[in-house]
Amino acid sequence: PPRSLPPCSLIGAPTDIGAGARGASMGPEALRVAGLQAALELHGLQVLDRGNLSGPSNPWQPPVDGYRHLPEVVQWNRLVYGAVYAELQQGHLPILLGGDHSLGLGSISAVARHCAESGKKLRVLWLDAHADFNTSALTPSGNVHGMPVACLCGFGPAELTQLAHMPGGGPALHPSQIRQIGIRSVDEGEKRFVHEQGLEVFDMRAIDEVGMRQVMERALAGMDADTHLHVSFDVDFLDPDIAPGVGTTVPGGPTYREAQLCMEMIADSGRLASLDIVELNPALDVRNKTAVLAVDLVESLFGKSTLMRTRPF
Ligand code: Z70
Ligand code: MN
Ligand code: MN
Ligand code: MN
Repeated sequence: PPRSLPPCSLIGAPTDIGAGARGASMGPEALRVAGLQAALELHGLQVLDRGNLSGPSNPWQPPVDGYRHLPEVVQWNRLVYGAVYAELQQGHLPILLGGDHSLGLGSISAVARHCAESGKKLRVLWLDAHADFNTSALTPSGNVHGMPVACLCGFGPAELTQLAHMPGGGPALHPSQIRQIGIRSVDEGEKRFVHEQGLEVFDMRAIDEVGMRQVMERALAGMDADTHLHVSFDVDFLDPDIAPGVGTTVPGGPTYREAQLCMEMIADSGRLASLDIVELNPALDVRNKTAVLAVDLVESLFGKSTLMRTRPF
């Protein structure tokens, strides 16, 4: 049955400012070339392409006090915050086209602020090979794309943790609002911190042991009509055999079939209200196939299905 979704707004953020490899700055155009807008329109959605944000270039410098390019990361995230917040205020469903995953900070900070103002509960699904829960003290690289989840939970520099100016002055998220899926690369200090903070992580072992279906049932449990579901889709979530076009490939990721089921179950929840597509790196891709795959999966996320099912199998 056709589901009614608000208009979707594509927001390009062409930067690799927080990444460990250059090239994610070409992600937005690769997704457009792969036919993202037409694919969504085929499913009956109205799509507004807001074009690209314009921010500072990448100076490609070593870390300073544990962060690479912090001033530029802050500037890009302010731009993303403003653009995502504006779309939410208009009742639209923002789709951030990254860019690297440091931008998840600006995007989810805007979503958190919007939810606080509209009395909605917020659930964040973080689809990724990495936990992205480093701090400046823990990071092995200084790359801020390894830190956005920690920053959203209040662990990071004030310029990044206070992007949303949340009522009460607290962090954008509490760890209990986050579900991480597909995780298979966590740094040593980061691992301890994930445990300390009680992040709910469905790692690849969990997917192997109980299957993607039960993992997604558990990750989506407890939502209701007042829940805003945000999906932050780091393309390196996918197994590198099917998705080579990312800066950091980690073997042993979800297959095409597991990833499709993940997206279909999110669609069936009927709660998707905002999305990031990040870390696509066309410089490392093969004939844009990772972008084409990402578009295919996003179609499923927005309700493409093989049959007109009325109930789960
Ligand atoms: C490592 C770090 C990372 C990609 C996140 C890697 C982080 N944990 N890499 N996303 N592609 O440097 O913090
Ligand atoms: Mn198609
Ligand atoms: Mn990530
Ligand atoms: Mn990642």
